[in-house]
Amino acid sequence: MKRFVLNQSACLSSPSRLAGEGWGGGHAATSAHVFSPPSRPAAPVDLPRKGGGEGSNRGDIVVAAIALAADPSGALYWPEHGLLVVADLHLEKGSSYAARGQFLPPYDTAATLARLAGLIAHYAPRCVVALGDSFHDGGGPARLSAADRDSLHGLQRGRDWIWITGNHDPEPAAGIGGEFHDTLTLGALTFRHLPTGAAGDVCGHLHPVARISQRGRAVRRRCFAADGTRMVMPAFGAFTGGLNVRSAAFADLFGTLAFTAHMLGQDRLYAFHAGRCLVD
Ligand SMILES: [Mn+2]
Repeated sequence: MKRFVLNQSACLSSPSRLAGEGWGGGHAATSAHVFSPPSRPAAPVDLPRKGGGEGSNRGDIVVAAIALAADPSGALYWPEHGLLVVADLHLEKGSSYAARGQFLPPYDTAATLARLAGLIAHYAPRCVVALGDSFHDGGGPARLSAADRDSLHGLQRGRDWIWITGNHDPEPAAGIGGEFHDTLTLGALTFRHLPTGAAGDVCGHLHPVARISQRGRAVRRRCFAADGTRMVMPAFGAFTGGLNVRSAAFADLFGTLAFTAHMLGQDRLYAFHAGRCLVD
C-alpha cells in the first residue's frame, strides 16, 4: 500500500490566508510535525437543555489531542496546516445510476462541487484532501462534464490536492488533477478511507448519520462520529445515503457507545452521546 507522509514542503508551500475567524488556532504552522499540547481538555459533550436546545460544541472536535474545526457542511479544517478534508464526495453518482437505467437527479456533481467551492472560498486552504470514494465508480472521472471538470480544476488552482483512494475509486484516474495516495499521515493523524480503529485515524466510508428525538419529533442528520482517539467523517456528496451510528459497524469501530455524534445543523454542530441517539 502506498503511504504518504506530509512534510513541510507539501501543503505548506503557499502563505496562509486563513478565513473563518473563531475556529481557533489559525497561526501558520512552523513545523508540520511538532504540536503543542492542547491548552484545554477535550470539549465536553453538551446534551440538550430542557426545552429542546441541543447545545453546541462550537465546531471543534478533538482527535488524538488535536483540535480540528468541524464545519457544519461536513468538512474538516485543520488551521495549523491549512488542510481542508472532505469525505465521500461520490461525484458522478447520478450518471452512474443513469447508465444502469435508474434515475437520480443528474446535477449531483455540480451541486457537490458548488458546496466545496463555497468552503474553499471561506477557508482558503493550502491543501484539500478528498478522503476516498470521491467518484462513485471508476468511470466517473471520464464522465465529468466539461463545466464540472473546469470547476474542479479551478478549485485545485494554487493549492495542493490529494485524492485518497477509496473502495469505489481504488485506482488513480486521469484528467482530474491532484495526487493519489492510499493514506496521508500528518503528525498524529492518519487520513484514510476505510476505518481501521487505529489511534489518530480520520476516516470516511461509513457515511454516519445520527437520529435523535427533539420534543417528540425525530431528527436525522449526517454527523461526525468521534471518541477523542479516532473519527469518522460524514459523507459530503449530494445524494449519498447514511448509516445510523447505532449500527454494528460503529460499535465495532469504537468498541462501545462511548463516542459522540456531532450532528450537522444549519450553521453549527450539535453533539450527542451515541447512547442518546436512536436506532432507525
Ligand atoms: Mn467507501
